[in-house]
Amino acid sequence: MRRAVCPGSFDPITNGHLDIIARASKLYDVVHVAVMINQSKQGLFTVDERMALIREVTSDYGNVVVESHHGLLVDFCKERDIPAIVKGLRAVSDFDYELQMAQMNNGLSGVETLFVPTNPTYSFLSSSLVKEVAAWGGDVSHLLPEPVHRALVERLGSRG
Ligand code: COD
Repeated sequence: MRRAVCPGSFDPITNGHLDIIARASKLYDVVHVAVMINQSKQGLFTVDERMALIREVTSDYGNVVVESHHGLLVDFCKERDIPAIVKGLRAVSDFDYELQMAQMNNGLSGVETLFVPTNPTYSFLSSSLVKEVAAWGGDVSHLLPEPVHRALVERLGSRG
């Protein structure tokens, strides 16, 4: 059984994330989507809300498992016998930090990181940019899966 993990904050999941998960799900038998918990960072959505949204928008794939983890990604991989991390690369600016993390993770546990080039349609896309634009009333509906867009509009609306 070939397993891989797509890790992230996913606050919230965007079409850029979803594209990488969809492509990974064609390459591996099981893809674990790991919502990594960062207690020093206050998210717009709770970890449970993020997981529920990811489950909803990946429900058609059939081989995607959504989980959360507090701690090192390599420990998540070790506990589940996952040998590969799949990451999307948007631009050269992503590369430096992603390379450092890939080398650190490999040095810690031997886990490999595979980089998938982003779909050019989403090369500028990040959760934080989407939240900023939406908070100012900009239209981000084409950048998010529909249930995620709905949840984002509701959450920002309820904050006033
Ligand atoms: N197109 C393609 N891919 C994308 C796009 C896009 N538009 N946007 C994001 N991605 C991909 C990238 O691969 C990105 O790494 C991943 O999705 C997740 O993105 P985010 O923004 O949700 O999450 P980040 O960048 O905050 O995630 C960082 C991690 C949580 C993965 C990292 O900090 C981590 O592994 N933390 C766990 C603790 C740990 O092990 N630390 C040591 C690391 S060496």
